[in-house]
Amino acid sequence: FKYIDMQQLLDTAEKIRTMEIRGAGRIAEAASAALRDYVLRIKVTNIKDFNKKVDEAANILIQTRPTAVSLPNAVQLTKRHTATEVSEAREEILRNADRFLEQAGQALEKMGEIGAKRIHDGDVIMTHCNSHAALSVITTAFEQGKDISVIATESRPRRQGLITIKELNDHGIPTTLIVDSAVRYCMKDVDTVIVGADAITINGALVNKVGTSQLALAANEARKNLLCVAETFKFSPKTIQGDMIDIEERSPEEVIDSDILAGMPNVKVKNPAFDITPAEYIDMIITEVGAFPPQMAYTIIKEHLGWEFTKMG
Ligand code: RUB
Repeated sequence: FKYIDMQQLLDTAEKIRTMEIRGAGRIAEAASAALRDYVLRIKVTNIKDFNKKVDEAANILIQTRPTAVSLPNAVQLTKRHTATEVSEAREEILRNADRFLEQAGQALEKMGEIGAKRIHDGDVIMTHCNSHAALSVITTAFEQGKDISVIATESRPRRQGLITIKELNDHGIPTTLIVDSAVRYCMKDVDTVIVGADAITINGALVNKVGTSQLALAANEARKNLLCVAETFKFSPKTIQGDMIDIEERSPEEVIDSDILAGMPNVKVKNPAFDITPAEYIDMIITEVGAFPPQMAYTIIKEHLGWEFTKMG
């Protein structure tokens, strides 16, 4: 019964792992809230034991999905404290979580306002997967009265594009659904590609849903802009230390029925959930603190995620 006080946190971790809660921003928010709620239940009175329990819970959350750097960033921003008493530490963590959740909500709005300036009347926007950050820009532009339409990819194998088209439909935005392999064919009709991010590295590369780099290649070939919309907490401090972003490989069952696969012993399935788009394919990264060229990733990490520099090693 070691985990009885942890049940709620374990439930959230499971929802993130199975993608009931998904999208880099939502994962980060859910993890921060889960840690906050868990901290309220920790019974120990010794600060060492308290910190140990917080670290244990933090690790469970972080290990659910490997790619979205928003997850360890949110957990780190939530759990850090300087207190020597349990009650103070608890208070600090609660404040951290509430601040993070409030700022995440505000960031979405702010990115919408900043990004919408890059969208013009008559624009056709292509988007990939389901990014709340990208959708914030698109819906803000539409609500400003801009006459826009969207081409949304299906995003195999999990088909998050179906969530995107529902959200766009609910806003009344004219939308066309395409399969992922139609991206290059349809690019001629597009003005701007807008995608979200799971991680942005120190060299300004974008890690996002697999297929994003194909959109970027096709956009580059057709000389169309690609905007990435990402909160500052999606930048990866660890990449300064030389770390690579781990690209999540998911189950073959997401791609093909396991019985069918079992009948073909010479076939294996590769199912990477994300891919990497180099900085030179990205025109601008829209964050809540401004629109930056990807080459400014270092400045953003340094100014907004400075905590990582104090715990190097
Ligand atoms: C979702 C995905 C999204 C980013 C950004 O992948 O790649 O583009 O996470 O999303 P998955 P948001 O469905 O595998 O989680 O802007 O909502 O944070």
